[in-house]
Amino acid sequence: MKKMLTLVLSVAAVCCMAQQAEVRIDVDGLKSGVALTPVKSPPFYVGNASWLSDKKECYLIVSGGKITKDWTEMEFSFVPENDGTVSLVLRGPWYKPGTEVNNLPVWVAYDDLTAVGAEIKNPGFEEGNPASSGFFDGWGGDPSNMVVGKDDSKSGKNYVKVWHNVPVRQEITVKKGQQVTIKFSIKAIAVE
Ligand SMILES: [Ca+2]
Repeated sequence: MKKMLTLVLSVAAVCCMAQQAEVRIDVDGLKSGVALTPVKSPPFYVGNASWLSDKKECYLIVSGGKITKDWTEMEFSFVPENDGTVSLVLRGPWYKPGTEVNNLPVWVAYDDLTAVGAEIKNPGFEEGNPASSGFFDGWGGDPSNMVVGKDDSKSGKNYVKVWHNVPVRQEITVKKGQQVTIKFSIKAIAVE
């Protein structure tokens, strides 16, 4: 019994040292100079980039949420204050514990995005032929982000997996004063 309790406690300790998988999505209007006003979107924190010295109102971060190994549908909103294009950047959480020099990977998967007030191309990662074009149509990213031909997709056979430093992105067009709501499915995944 004592041995079992010790085992349980040590498993619990390992479990709680790991970073909880979370949503982290950035909306980047720095290049186009589109200012982005956060809209309260619980359970997320939605806010401008306080660490930037210049144009922080043109960069929005969305973080938090309880992510599990099952697909969960979530959404957040913002209001663009100018016409233009902004980059939607799908990441995982920032995780740099203790004395680590570099940010560590916490992988999460996204599938089935939709937008109200803007358009997302290839929202389920099912269009085109990534084997010949190099990546999912309409999106930019690293080959390590691609999950192709998998039955555990939220929709179809494909989705993306990302972590903070290896994101997937798409340019979307926004209109002044037209609120944008981004909906998506996300799950935590264990990756090397
Ligand atoms: Ca899909």
